[in-house]
Amino acid sequence: MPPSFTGFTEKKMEDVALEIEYDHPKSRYLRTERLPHIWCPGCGIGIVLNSYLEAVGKSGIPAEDIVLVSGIGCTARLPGYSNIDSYHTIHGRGIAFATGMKVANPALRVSVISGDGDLFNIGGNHIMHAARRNVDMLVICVNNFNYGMTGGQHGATTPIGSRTASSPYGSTEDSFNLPYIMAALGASYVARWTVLHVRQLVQSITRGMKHRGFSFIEILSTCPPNFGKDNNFPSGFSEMEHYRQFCTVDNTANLREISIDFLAKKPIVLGEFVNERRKTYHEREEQVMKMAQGDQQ
Ligand SMILES: Cc1ncc(C[n+]2csc(CCOP(=O)(O)OP(=O)(O)O)c2C)c(N)n1
Ligand code: SF4
Ligand SMILES: [Mg+2]
Repeated sequence: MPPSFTGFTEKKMEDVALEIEYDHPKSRYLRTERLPHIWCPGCGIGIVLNSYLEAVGKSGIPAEDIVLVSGIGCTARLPGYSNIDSYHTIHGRGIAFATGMKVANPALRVSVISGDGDLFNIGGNHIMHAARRNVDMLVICVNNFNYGMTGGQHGATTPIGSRTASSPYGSTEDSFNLPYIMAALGASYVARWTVLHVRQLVQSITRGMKHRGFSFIEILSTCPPNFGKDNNFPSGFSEMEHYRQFCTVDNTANLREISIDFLAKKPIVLGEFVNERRKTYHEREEQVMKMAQGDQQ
């Protein structure tokens, strides 16, 4: 029989699935048995997964040394699809969990990937202290400006004036400017990219993974059925087009001025804003332990 235009008609669906699994360039790092994933068409989280896995390969860090942690939300499902040791913890507590793991086994390379609501609303207290302590971990925040998983409520990152399920006439609250906050809290690597800027993103995640200290990367993403629908981005593509038109890269930007305002059509400033080497939490602990042991002799 001649093949159909897809070439797949004569094969059983299971065979096709096996072929896709076998052929996928990232299959080594994916739990393909978990697919299909839960994300909506046009959602940016898949790009984050692909970029993270690309960075794992580029970093040269053995996958066995990496642990991936998340809280709860659409973004927080990401670690479950990766073939890296992963923990899907409770809402807002990914960083506390990751900190404990790093303290217990400092050789681990710990990444936390979670949503804006998880990290900065319910989990805001934890991220603050991990940055202050310069705990050696990478935190990636997928910022889609709302609580995607629970139907699109507004939160700490929803830009003022933006409409959401819980702010139908526009949010009346000022939003967090995440790079500014994280730099002020003591994060020693801080960057912001979007799901459109994949090359820079992969490079930045690779750097963040290798950086010694608390690394923070904000990734501006898309959520077409919730935040997008209510704010003139009915498709993932339309929000990507906004990023294409309005993003500029400025690594030396004044962080105080880079908050996001879609309504004002303000430029969206991206870049690698902070990259400095400071003693990590673990290094300071080790120093104090050595001093204490010296005192006892
Ligand atoms: C203790 C607790 N409170 C509330 C919820 C409900 N809940 C699940 S996901 C979520 C918001 C997630 O938003 P975000 O972190 O931005 O992730 P997104 O879905 O947008 O990727 C909330 C409030 C929960 N699961 N547990
Ligand atoms: S609700 Fe939004 S964040 Fe969640 S999967 Fe759909 S597009 Fe992605
Ligand atoms: Mg969100």
